[in-house]
Amino acid sequence: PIPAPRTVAVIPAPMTYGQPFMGTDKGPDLLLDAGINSSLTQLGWRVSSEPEVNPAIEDDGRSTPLAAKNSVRVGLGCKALAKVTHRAARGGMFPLTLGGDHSVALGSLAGVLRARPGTGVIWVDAHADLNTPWISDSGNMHGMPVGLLMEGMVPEGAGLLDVPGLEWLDKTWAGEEGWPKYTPEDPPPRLSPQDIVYVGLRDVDQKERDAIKKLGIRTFTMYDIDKHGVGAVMEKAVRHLLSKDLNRPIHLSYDIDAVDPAQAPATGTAVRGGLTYREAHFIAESVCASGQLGSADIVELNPTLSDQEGADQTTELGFQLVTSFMGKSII
Ligand code: 4U7
Ligand code: MN
Ligand code: MN
Ligand code: MN
Repeated sequence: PIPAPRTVAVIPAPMTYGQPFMGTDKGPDLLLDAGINSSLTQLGWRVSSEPEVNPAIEDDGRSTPLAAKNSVRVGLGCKALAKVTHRAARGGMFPLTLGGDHSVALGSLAGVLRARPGTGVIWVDAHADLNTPWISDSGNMHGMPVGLLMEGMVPEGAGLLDVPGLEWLDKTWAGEEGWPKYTPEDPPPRLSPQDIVYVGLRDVDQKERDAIKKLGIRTFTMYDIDKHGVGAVMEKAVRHLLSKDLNRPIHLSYDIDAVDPAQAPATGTAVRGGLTYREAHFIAESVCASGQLGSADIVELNPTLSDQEGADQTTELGFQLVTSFMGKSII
């Protein structure tokens, strides 16, 4: 969808407050030091290298009885990120967010959805990230980016205004520089259940499973990949999104924990039985081949959670996945 010469906005988002471990803030620098920008240039992209988005946001002391740990830090960090992806997407660029834990996708996707409301989402993850402060058992907000944007997930009578730090996503938001108030023509960014497909799921909480069934969200779990093969799965996943509109942009949110811990040990919520190295790449390659990819995140790399060899291996994998979905071809 982006006409040549295509420009990618590379956005470092070193967030850690969406989960309990330090170290996910190292992700952006590891990927940048591995040479992401020059690889993108070699692939034919013009690179707009953006400054880091809020490495250290102050907590303002507000607390909530809801299950939403560090909601101010996560929420305000995501607002800052949403402004950047919104501006980049509006300017016809490809916003590429380097996480950071997966809570950053709340910001990156909110900005993209506001700029490009018809966007379809491919969520590659061991987890559904469909929790909300009303249903989460852990309170960790890296498990909530989909849930907080999904129609039908915030309970009747409640609102995002009730979550400190997330006021900017509530319909009553008053507006500020870079993130104006909402109008009927420019409504709050939200996802409809048919606008997302999951690939790689294997660890989904009971309340998330109930919501997936109730809302009718399309899932391709590890069972489906084993049964039909990743080729058939990706064909169906892309077709599901593009059947509504062949020209809609696609946002890819790639959680490195979708990949098997043997290939990606340096991550916080590793689950056995994940994607092989080639399956992980095939997913990236086939999303690229759809021709509709307009924005993406790579998240959940945490070098402090494995030995040095595992950290290097996971960084290299994340780096290769980015080059694959950004257009590297084998021949
Ligand atoms: B990730 C979990 F309970 N569902 O909500 C939760 F299993 O971004 C995990 O996909 C969330 O890594 C994982 O805490 C979030 C848990
Ligand atoms: Mn995730
Ligand atoms: Mn995950
Ligand atoms: Mn994780």
